[in-house]
Amino acid sequence: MLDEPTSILSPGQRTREPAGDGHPRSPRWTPDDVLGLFELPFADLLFRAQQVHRAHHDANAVQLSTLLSIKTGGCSEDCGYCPQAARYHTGVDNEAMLGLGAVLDAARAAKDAGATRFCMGAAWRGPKERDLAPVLDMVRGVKALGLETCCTLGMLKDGQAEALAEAGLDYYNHNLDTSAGFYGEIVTTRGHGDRLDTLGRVRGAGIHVCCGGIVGMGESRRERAALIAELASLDPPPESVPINHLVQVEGTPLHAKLHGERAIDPLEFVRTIAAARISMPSSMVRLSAGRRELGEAVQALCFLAGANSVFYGDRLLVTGNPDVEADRALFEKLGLEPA
Ligand code: SAM
Ligand code: DTB
Ligand code: SF4
Repeated sequence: MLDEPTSILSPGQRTREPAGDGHPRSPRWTPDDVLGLFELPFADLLFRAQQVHRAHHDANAVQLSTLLSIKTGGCSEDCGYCPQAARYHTGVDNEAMLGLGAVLDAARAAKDAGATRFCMGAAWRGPKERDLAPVLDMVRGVKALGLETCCTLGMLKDGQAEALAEAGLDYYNHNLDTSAGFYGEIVTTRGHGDRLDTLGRVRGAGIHVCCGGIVGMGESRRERAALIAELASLDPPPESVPINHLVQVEGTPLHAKLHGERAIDPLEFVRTIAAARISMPSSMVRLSAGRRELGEAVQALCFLAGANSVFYGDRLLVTGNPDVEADRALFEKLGLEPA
């Protein structure tokens, strides 16, 4: 798939082949290229990430997206990290889909608190036809409030991405989650290729792509580098790249395997953010799940490494997130301005 040999030049310095439409293609990053970033001395890596960040973004701005779980629990999939899979005993119940009124109330509250994007998540393998119509109403309603809209509903079938685009969906979140090589260790009910298929449908419908992954699941540094290289080699790279630190939830297989203990050093998480920033200069890099556990000092390093977006609000989907007051205090301390 990667048709360029590894070069001593970073991909950003290599000559880019023009794509068929005459526009330059985004540079290809190999896992070795990205591994080279991970292996830089920490200060050199962060300096390079800052240079790239400042060349492409306002270094002191942070974009705020608020999540809402519109359909919680009871999912048929076996993702080893996920508290919403029906087969694991995590204390998350299979709930009915929220009604339009409740979703719009939450969206209004998110907007009042300062979020600019509202992301609706469902614990589905993918939406059934009868599920999609109410979601389309939610997208229309949230859009009408003047918020950017995002959904994460699992795998999409023919016509579904187009219907979402038609309703006014701005972003679709669908993560590669981990490298192709490690994927089968984490999920068996679908493959890495299925994720790429849905990402292609999202792109094809003209919806912006939000695609990232989870680190701290027992993967190696090379596997983390391979994930970042694959994200950066999507053509074009995702507009938004959420980097999640695994939130270990009791009852999930990964909690059992890792005994609730961190699988990576927090500074390795910071390195992952920096590698994402350097390899995807124009993308928004979102410091995503796990912020509560990382603490303020590590979050500050993540912003220094080029993260410029967060999930904002007391909850992610079913687990906790720093509350709004804590985030406001952190942004104030760091001189970060909501974008
Ligand atoms: N069911 C859909 C799917 O899997 O694509 C959408 C919702 S799913 C909960 C969205 C994303 O949440 C996953 O791709 C994963 O990256 C993230 N996620 C789920 N559980 C997590 C956890 N315990 N820690 C960190 N990220 C998690
Ligand atoms: C993403 O990459 N992270 C968010 C969002 N996209 C949907 C979800 C994180 C979920 C963390 C565990 C939970 O609360 O379910
Ligand atoms: Fe279902 Fe998504 Fe959780 Fe996997 S990550 S179990 S698909 S809700």
